[in-house]
Amino acid sequence: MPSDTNKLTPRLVGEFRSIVGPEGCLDQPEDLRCYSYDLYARGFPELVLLPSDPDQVCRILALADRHRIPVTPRGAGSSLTGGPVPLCGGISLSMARMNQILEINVVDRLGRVQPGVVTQDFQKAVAARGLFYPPDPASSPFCTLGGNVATNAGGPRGVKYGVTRDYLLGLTLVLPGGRVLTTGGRSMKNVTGYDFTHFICGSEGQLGVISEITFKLLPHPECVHTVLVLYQNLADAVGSVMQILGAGIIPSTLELMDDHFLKAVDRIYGLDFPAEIGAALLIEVDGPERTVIDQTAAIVRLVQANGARDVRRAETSKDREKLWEARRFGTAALVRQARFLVTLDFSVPISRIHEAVTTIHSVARQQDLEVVIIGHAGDGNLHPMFIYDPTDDTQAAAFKAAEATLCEAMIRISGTLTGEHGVGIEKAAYLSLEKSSLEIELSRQVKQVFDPNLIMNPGKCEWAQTQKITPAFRIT
Ligand code: LAC
Ligand code: ZN
Repeated sequence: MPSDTNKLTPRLVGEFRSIVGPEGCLDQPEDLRCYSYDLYARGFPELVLLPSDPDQVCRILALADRHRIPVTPRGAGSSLTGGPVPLCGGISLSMARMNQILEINVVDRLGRVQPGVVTQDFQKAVAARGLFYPPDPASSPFCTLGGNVATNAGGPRGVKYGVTRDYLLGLTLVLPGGRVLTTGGRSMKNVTGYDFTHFICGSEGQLGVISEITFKLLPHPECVHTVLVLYQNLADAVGSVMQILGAGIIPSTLELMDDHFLKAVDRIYGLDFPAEIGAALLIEVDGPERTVIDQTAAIVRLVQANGARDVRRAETSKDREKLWEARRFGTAALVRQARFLVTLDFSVPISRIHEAVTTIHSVARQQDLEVVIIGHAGDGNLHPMFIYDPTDDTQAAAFKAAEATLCEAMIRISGTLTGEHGVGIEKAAYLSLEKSSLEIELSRQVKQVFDPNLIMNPGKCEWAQTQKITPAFRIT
């Protein structure tokens, strides 16, 4: 935490207001509350600024840097790790009003956007031009592309298409002090100098504010088929994941859901799953029609030989949506039935998924905690969701113990702490389990080069581990 942080005096608030205009400056308690949380933690800003153009961002960062005012950039606040939650007061810098799609170019196969564009709006706009933006975080109907770049967001299509970073051609980053760094460009290939574009992706608002993004796009797939496979037990479902990938088939989506998840969504949305169902795989195959037909048939043969109890197939978009219902609505169904839910996102090698799932269950049992597991199993990214009451000290301590044990266990099996949600506050205490002291020291030095006064998203990654974090769902 920067020790020489200055106060946001009324005079200074007036200067910030004159940059963004009254409609872009919020300071009432009810406004501050709306910008005080994500899905993990809560922490109040002193001022919310909503710039409407890049020049305003530059002027805000120049003024904030001069007066050492903390700045926490914010997309839609759908993060799961506390990344956009201000921990040192100061400014919550919402990019929501910078939401223009600036260009879609079919020949160059690129899209240029402002950071506040909602991911699904971009997907639809490029699809209307016959193009495809594959990254598809579960929050795509409301999350924003700036947040996706800041966290290097993933999602169900990672197995075939990778993550946000894989679609970046160029970025504009406003640095503290107001200087503008433009990286990359419009060319598909570019090896001139250091690759700042991909380095900035995933930097979680620590280095500056992303004010423009150029994405590389693909041609839209000709055909998509979806299969929902129900199993009596989780081990069979995990076995099928390995068999499908082992057969050389790369589906565009290969999602795992456990029985707790399926039952929670069934209870609220009535999806009519048989009572004895223990797990499901949601599989999607895309590409040229002939290939999709052949690969879907091969997948159905494999799962049927591997304990599948029920195989439901869909080829039209309406039927496909039906098969996606459990996956799409499950987390909301769980949240409605829980006081608090923490979604972790370890990623492990495919061959270790079974071991990872078994470890998660046994650690939860040891700590007497309720856990639900879903995951983008096709790329080894697992989401254990722990349900507990953070106001109950015993349960809170049990969760902390489970989290610490799992972080160590997942790294031991060559996994990583976070596959797509980022470090934020949640993973800060565990960084040194995965990163060498040299890498942490170099990261610190790089941070200082971009942000010498340490105003950008302070409190994350370093001291958060010793602070008492206020959970998002707890009403304070
Ligand atoms: C999902 C979020 C938790 O995959 O990453 O639903
Ligand atoms: Zn996910």
